[in-house]
Amino acid sequence: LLIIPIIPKPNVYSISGSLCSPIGVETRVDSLTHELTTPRPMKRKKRSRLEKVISSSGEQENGTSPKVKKYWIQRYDLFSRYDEGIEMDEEGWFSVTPEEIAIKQAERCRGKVVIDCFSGVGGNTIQFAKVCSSVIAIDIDPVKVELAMNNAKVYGVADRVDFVVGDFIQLAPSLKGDVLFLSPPWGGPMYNKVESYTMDMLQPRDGYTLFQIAQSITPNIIMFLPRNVDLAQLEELAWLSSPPLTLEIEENCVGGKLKAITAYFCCS
Ligand code: MGP
Ligand code: SAH
Repeated sequence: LLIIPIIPKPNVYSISGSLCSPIGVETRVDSLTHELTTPRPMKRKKRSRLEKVISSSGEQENGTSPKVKKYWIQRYDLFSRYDEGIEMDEEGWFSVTPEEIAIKQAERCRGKVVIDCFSGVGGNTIQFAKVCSSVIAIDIDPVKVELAMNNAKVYGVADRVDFVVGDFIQLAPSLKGDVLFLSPPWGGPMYNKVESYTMDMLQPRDGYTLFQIAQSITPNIIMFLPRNVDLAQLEELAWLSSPPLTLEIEENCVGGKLKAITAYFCCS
């Protein structure tokens, strides 16, 4: 792991090596060997009520509607067990954290109690469930929670997760955990049309408010953010905290392409 301090305050901000190197890709293949070599048999089943909701949201059954086609092509990067019964909706397609990134993020939380505050279709939740002592997965959309539960079952980890349908902002005062993971909506796939993505563009609240709410629970905060995010604003979040927090930025690549960045904040 390469740690290069890039602002004068010691231990406040560092940038770590990315997954872009061939070594990172090799590691992923090794760690997934077991899953890849022990596939579950595929079952054809009757369309559930949930699947009908998903179809009506724009996704065709073969996953090739124009809006999601680009993500469907990447389906095995998103879920290596995609063919074993993974279910998605349109927002799920463009928001889910690719599996090799989620594995790396989860490894940083090994043994901890993690709250996945915007759990979506479960890309992160599933990987947290594999290595963390417990996982609370929250999403405001009941369809997402049903999809995440289904997907966690595909990975055999559903019983290791407490799924909650709710608004993270409202639930925050009652939450307790070691690490808070924030992968909020970025405003849709058009997030990269601006040169610099600023904290006020995050949803359902601006990034400063989300961070403040998170800090009232724990200083150990992980944010999954657009690759064009304004890094100076992240620095500000770290050193304006009282006491100042350390910040490590990880560039997240899949197949050599930068997908997003992860900001790890914690106590110095
Ligand atoms: P992308 O830029 O839409 O895809 O999202 P891609 O394939 O890099 O497109 P290209 O045209 O730039 O080549 C990249 C990754 O960012 C996705 O796989 C998701 O993991 C993540 N992501 C994208 N969006 C729009 C969101 C979002 O709203 N919220 C969260 N949490 N993650 C997102
Ligand atoms: N990390 C997830 C993707 C998260 S996408 C994965 O890998 O699958 C962001 C999610 O935030 C969406 O599913 C959306 O429904 C949810 N969301 C939006 N506002 C919310 C709120 N106030 N509280 C909880 N979840 C919310």
